[in-house]
Amino acid sequence: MKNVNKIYINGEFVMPHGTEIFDLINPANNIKIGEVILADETDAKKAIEAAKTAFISFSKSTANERIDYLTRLKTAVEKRKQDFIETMIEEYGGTYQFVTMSNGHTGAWFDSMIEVLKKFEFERTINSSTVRLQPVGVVAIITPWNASNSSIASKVATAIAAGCTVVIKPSEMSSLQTQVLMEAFHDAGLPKGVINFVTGLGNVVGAELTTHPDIAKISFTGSTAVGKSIAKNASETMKRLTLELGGKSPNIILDDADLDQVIPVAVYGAYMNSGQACIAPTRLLVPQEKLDEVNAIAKSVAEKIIVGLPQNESTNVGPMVSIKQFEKVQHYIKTGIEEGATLLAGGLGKPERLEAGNFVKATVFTNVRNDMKIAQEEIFGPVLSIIPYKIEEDAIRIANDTPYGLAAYISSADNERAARVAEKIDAGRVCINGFRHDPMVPFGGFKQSGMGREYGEYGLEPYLEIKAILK
Ligand code: TXE
Repeated sequence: MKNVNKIYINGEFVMPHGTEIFDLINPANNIKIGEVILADETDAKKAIEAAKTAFISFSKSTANERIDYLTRLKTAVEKRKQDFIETMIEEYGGTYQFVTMSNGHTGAWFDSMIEVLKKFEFERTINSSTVRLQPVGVVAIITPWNASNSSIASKVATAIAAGCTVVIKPSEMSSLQTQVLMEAFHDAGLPKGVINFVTGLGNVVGAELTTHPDIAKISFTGSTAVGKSIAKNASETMKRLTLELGGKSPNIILDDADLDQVIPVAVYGAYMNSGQACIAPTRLLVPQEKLDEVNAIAKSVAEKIIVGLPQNESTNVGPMVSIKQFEKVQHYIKTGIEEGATLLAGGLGKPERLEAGNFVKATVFTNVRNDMKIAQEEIFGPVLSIIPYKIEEDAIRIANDTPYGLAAYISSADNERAARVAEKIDAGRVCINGFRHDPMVPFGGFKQSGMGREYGEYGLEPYLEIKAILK
């Protein structure tokens, strides 16, 4: 059994005051792998107190000192890469392919903030006045289970670069992997109280963090519903907010694109992290006259997708994180069928020989209308919707016609044409001809996909308060 029975406060791993137990279940077979002792409000308060005390001196650290801390964090995290991979596969069913790739980026979060710090001006002059950018205070970091360690590493790197101290609350479903991350952070030897970690539930520890007056800022990644409730709580004491929420990202295939090349990429992309990714391109917008050709390619690609045990290197799609998530995805597949979309691949039920786990078949719907639920709502599973459009303007209208605006993708033989379309898309990130990742380039959503930006210089600024001194 792999138990998480300590929280991390003021530089020490300690027993929590909370006593409630949460079972960790391997989603590939639904067998219990360990237990988490859930922290409670008392623990959250202690962690906030430690972070508040540490802030007094840490907020005065120099950029060079913080570069040193970031370097140490990076080294410590990279040493534990293999442990992250193993726990992520076991705890949330992340596929070997995905977790190897996502852990490959973890060190880059620290490197990117080091680069930002080398150039960032914390003090500027306007006319004869001084403008100072100073750390905002104690930051609450609240994260989901689907990219837990990467998300925490990126937020911690930014907070440290700013001179803020943090209290981290991961999803209860990713307590094990976060514990390994905290061990790495501990090994980096930062001053006591700068980084604190509490396990726990959203409505207990999360609620305490989002209402406590000593939390100055919340950096949250998770569902839009919870993001809205956090924003309400945070408004009571005007906490600063960075919210990375849901998505229903369009993938526009323009009529000059090479279908044999772009459709397989589109299908694999929709199934990234077994479909449990906020930036997954889940709506594939294709020219009406190319629909039959696209359907044929998408069907044959989806039927070759390997749904299987997450530890196998060849597996493309692993289990859903929980039975609840499995049922949610099944509900959407049923809804798609009832709404009249054409099921091209996959469908209801589990693949053969995988009945013990939370496995969903690699599913593709075609002839989807954008007003259907499967096109409007975030399913968070391996379900792709193919939506035909008549002309380019229609594609743009359909792409923008959801409450979300996190990411978008455009494929075309003509980069300039794709860039012209990109200008009309309401999304925080538009990728042209492929999937791209750059930790220096801002990330975040338009509309209900969130508030504020993460990564690089744009990500650092929301962790800073601006003070003008007029002389
Ligand atoms: O997310 P939640 P869950 C979507 C996805 C998924 C659904 C539910 O569709 O099926 O959300 O997933 C904490 N105050 N996404 O339940 O609830 C919670 O403990 C403060 C999309 O995992 O949003 C966890 O640490 N905190 C998304 C974190 O919030 C609260 C990623 C996220 O949990 C809280 C995750 C509260 N009242 C889920 N309630 C994406 N697009 O990336 C919960 N939390």
